[in-house]
Amino acid sequence: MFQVPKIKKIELTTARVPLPEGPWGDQIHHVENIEVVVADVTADNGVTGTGFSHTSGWCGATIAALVREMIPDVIGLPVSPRALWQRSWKYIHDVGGAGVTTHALSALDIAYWDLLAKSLDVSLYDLLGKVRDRVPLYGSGINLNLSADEIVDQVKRWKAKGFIAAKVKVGKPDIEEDVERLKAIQEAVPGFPLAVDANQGWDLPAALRAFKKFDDLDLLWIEEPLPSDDILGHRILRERVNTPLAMGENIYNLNQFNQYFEQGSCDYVQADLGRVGGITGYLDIAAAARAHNLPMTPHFVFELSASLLSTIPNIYASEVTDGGTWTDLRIFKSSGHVDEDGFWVPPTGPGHGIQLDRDYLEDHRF
Ligand code: SMN
Ligand code: MG
Repeated sequence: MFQVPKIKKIELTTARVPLPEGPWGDQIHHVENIEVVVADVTADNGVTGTGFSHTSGWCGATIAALVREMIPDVIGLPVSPRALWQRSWKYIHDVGGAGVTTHALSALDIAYWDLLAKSLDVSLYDLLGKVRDRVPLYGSGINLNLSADEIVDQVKRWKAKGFIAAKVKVGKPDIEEDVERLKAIQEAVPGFPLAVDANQGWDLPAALRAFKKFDDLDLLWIEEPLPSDDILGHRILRERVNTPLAMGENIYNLNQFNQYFEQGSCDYVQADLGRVGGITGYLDIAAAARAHNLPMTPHFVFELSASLLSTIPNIYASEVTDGGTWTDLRIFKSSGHVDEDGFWVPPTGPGHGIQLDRDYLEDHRF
């Protein structure tokens, strides 16, 4: 009989890794590096599981401090991820129902699931139950600063790889420039589904003006037109425009997502498993989305997100951030692979199957 191991120690590594191709630009962010908070959880059976959260360069130290505060309370407890999640949640919820608290939970939760699957000597995806062997991908560029020609080349490259769609940034000071860039892509790569990302950069009138222009382009989705706290604003927008809305990279818990679903304020669900409380948080949100017939299309942490989609029925595709996969960032050394048709094939080894580049993280520790 399998004995659930008990948590013996938890170690943290916090690193700030540079972006290999220089800073990222969108309507509201200037990202110079990605911070990762890595939790290594070791159990009394000698097995270690690894989890992580991330930021776009700010507050990694705060998240690490919060994880550190949670550790004493879970030492000695069985590695039952859902029980541990609920236990920690009960305490940290008092200081915030979403945000840094759910980031901190992510690092621990991913480690717990990895540790449990490794202790059973089974892949995490087999443990959760696979519904598909490989996962469709879409190419995504943080490319508001690139020229139209450079973006067209990027999108052509993604299509040639077999990715099923492309996403580009919008939010130029003159909306006509955005429209011209999008038309240039659609002319160069006709029929290829194209999504755009506004990164919460507009207010309601600006978004309405933009949608009026974009509605004729038959876009796959418009992402984060308004600040993500404004659920009602997104519903108003959705009622007045034709293009589907994608939301989720800045929504952090099940209740917030559920309010989006119940208000009819989003069409594509972009929860980020490094921000919503890890695997446990992500699976809960995916189930709630399924009840509303909404597809999951995760934000960032490409390799683990894509692998996890092999276990979720309601999906669109996983996001491959150009130059920003965690392999590109050198956080991960091995994690699965993209096959010749452009689909993600999850790793088959025990646990989540991801090896981190520990030397590189050590070099960038802060
Ligand atoms: C994004 C923002 C910040 C970090 C990574 C990616 C972007 C996306 O909004 O949707 O990919
Ligand atoms: Mg986005």
